[in-house]
Amino acid sequence: MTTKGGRLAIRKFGLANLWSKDSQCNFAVLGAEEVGKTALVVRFLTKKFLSEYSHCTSFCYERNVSVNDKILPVRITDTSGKDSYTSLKSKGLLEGADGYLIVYSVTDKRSFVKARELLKLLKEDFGEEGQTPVALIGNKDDLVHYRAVCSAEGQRVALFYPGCLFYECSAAREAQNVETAFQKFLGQVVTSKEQRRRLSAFSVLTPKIQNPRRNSAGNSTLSSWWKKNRPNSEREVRQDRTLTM
Ligand SMILES: Nc1nc2c(ncn2[C@@H]2O[C@H](COP(=O)(O)OP(=O)(O)OP(=O)(O)O)[C@@H](O)[C@H]2O)c(=O)[nH]1
Ligand SMILES: [Mg+2]
Repeated sequence: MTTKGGRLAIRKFGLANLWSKDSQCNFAVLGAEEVGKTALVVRFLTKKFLSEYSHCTSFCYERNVSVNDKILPVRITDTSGKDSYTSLKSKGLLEGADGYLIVYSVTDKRSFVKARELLKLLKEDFGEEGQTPVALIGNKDDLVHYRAVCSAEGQRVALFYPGCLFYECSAAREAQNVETAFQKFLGQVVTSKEQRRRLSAFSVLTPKIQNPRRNSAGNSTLSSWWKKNRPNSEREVRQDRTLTM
């Protein structure tokens, strides 16, 4: 009853958008064609495997998902394997994402090579000190007789990107591993968003303290900041000392 009333109130006063904009976890899924990107996303969101999916263009899903026992709004951009990294960027599909999930098929060596390239490009663009979480997923591990990429190779490539998660799973078989991979990845996305939010709040409060460079007069900006902002009592104490000297 209370929850229903609460939801109604949020809708009525238009607060739902404000809330979701701030806490929404927005991530993109990338990889070569036919590796099972859409199958994995659909499996995670609906727990179903459909076997046939549309390939034409990139698609966005917006859902509320339970992450670490909290319901969070999640936006997943499922990109098309036909698009190159450059064209995904020019379409604005990568900018501003809170994380990137790269998929390859363990049955397709070329898709693994592409995943490695994507990891490298993402690291150059967004991965300084692993600030933006990335996960690497080797899909189709149910097709054991067709395996062309072993787990160790996947693990080794994942090490290339700081903090990159690595999972092998199958969208076709039981969803257990898919659920674990997406949950762990989303957990990282939530943590890194929280850290960035705290950092930006801190830098607003103390704009110069984090970067005490010297100004043109040779004084550190930290000391100028302190001179301007120190409490009155401190100035008074100094004045008193001058008088008694
Ligand atoms: N056996 C098996 N088949 C899978 C798995 N995941 C996807 N497939 C099949 O692989 C084919 C391609 O899957 P999609 O999800 O469309 O692949 P995609 O990466 O989204 O492809 P594009 O959108 O064209 O880039 C489909 O026929 C799926 O049924 C899996 O884990 N195991
Ligand atoms: Mg697809």
